[in-house]
Amino acid sequence: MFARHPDNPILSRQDWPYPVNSVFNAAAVLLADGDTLLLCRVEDRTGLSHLCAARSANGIDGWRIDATPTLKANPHDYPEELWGIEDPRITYVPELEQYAVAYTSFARGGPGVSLALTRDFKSFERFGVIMSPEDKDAALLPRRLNGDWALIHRPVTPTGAHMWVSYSPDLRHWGGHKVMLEARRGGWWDANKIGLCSPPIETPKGWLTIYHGVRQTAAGSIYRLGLALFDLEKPEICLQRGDSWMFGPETPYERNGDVKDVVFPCGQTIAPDGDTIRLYYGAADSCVALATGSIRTLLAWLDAHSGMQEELES
Ligand code: M1P
Repeated sequence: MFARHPDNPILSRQDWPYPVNSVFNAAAVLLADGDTLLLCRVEDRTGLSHLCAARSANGIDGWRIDATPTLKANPHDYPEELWGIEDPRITYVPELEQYAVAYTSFARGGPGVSLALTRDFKSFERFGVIMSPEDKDAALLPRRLNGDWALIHRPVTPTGAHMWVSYSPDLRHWGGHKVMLEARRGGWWDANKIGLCSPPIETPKGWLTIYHGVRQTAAGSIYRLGLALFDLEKPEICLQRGDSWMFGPETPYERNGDVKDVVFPCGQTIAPDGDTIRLYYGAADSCVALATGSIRTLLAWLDAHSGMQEELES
């Protein structure tokens, strides 16, 4: 389903212009000038994270990395960022002519979702925390649905760690919260805990969405990727969900690192052919890797692999 790039990992701490512990879980966007921009989660040697931009003409190598952190936690004005900011997802919003960056802000209360807008990845308009703890794995959809903005996120509630969608007229006041996709139970690969990966891709059939599922084992957690399709105007309606995972940790850089057995994409770019996906993912919470896939192939895989097991269980 996804072919790993032979030069993986494409970015790691050795590439950074200042001392850091790890570089992973990068958001991705194709800029108007054709460059690929990755907004990487960078964990420094205090253990806390910030975000740093890397730009490349081909999206593979020749990265030009900001000399200092691009977006740093600002706990003085935003106390929810006391322990850093993590795991960004970027959405270009044509109506605003700006990029929306949804990221995890981390403090004593736990992780929450914060939002910022930017035109150039140099200056940012911060909206502060928009989903209170415990919540993370968020991305804004690129257009309003029935007049409202829609945010996908992953709160932890007494019912579990499921994916939700919430709506807002102004990006500041959120409501209409609805469950989009529940973690499965029992022995499933995505039992108990799931979360959005990269921002959903709009296709004529629906929002094509990659999510991670976390399998708890005696040896620790395994983070793998699954696929689902949601209704274009009501994303709380799941149209299809793959039965099995379609990408998981296999290579040494995915299996070994600060947190072993993790693949964690926060962004992708779509090539001018409208089909080729370049998926950028954090590997083992240590580096950034790249894998290439096809929207057509993912949709065909969902047609062939969705819902059969769920029917047996119902
Ligand atoms: O260590 C794996 C991942 O764990 C967390 O993700 P989640 O809460 O969705 O399971 C995050 O800390 C993420 O950054 C990390 O890659």
